[in-house]
Amino acid sequence: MFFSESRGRCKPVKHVVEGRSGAVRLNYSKPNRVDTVTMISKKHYPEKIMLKKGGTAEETLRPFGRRVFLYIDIYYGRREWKVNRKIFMNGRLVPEEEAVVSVFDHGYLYGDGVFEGIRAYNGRVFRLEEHTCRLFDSAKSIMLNIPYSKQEMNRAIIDTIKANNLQDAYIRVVVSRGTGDLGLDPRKCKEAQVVIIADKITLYPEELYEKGLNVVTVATRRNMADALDPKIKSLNYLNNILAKIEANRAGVLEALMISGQGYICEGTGDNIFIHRKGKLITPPPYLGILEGVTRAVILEIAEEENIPFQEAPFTRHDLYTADECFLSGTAAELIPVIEADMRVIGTGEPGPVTGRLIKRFRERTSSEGTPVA
Ligand code: PXG
Repeated sequence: MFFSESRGRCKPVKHVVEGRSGAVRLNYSKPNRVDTVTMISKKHYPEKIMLKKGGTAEETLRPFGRRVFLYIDIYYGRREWKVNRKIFMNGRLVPEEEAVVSVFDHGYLYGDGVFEGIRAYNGRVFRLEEHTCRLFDSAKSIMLNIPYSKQEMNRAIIDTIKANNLQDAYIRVVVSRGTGDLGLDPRKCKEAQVVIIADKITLYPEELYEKGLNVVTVATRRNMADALDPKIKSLNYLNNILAKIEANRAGVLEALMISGQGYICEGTGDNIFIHRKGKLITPPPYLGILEGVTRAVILEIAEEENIPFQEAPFTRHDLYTADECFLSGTAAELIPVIEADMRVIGTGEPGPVTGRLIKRFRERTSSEGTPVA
């Protein structure tokens, strides 16, 4: 959540985020049902804010974004809650306001660095080893020295989740080349910057996981592996962002990127699967894709469930004429695709194989993983 609990006496706590401060009071009639919301500090929040009542505190406060960071929870016997996000920065857990990076950092100046996106479900980090290994592989490929061992990195990730009292979390690990000067030369950067943020992410609206997503293929080609290998999860995501802009312009939420030879590669932040003529197909890594951790889990499940599968290149035609399609990713999880380039895929509804895989995937995320405690 945005909020971590701090037990104490019921008095408004003043906090400053983005130069503002304020507080709200929530009244509950029963747990997870907010009935009224009162502004305590109106001075800084004169605007009328629409509140979604009747849900949990988090749902109620979500429209405030990060601007409100304190609320007083009446139902639970007058406790104070406040935002107290802790960020891991080079070995220390510091408050968000102190987590700042130099404008001379080559991650900022050149996109020179690597990252990972990881999820924790129910107090367990899903596929932690795989993510850490990919982070170190990405770093090795760009000759970036991460000043920790994999074990230390795992520990740091877990400590960050713990420090933020999160059970379900999205964790972003960012390792940049560090502070240098205005030239490209990475030798000027003496040490890598390691940042870990534990928060939440919602990539697509909830209802699209039931209904399915519309996508388009875009003109922006996926980076060629002989220029910048998409297997490297680098801070240079401009290729993906350009594709995302095209999707936005086309009025859909995700873009499919194509290789120079015309094969479908992947989405901007997710891998793609189709089910066609009784077979689950996903593009092979040599085509130039990120070797997704979620993608690997899907292939494991397919094997276990005796769903015939193949890693093979496929074209837009194969996509249009597929029976089913879905995207996979840590942030996206598994989301059905029901339309591509205005062609309805299969029946236009999420298909049975997709449904089965989603079910099995959720079973795994809720039962597997490295415990945070
Ligand atoms: N392809 C690309 C290009 C990605 O960036 C995936 C596939 C899926 O990989 P995993 O290992 O997560 O199954 C990714 C990962 C975002 C966001 O905000 C997306 C990713 C990572 C972090 C953030 O959209 N995608």
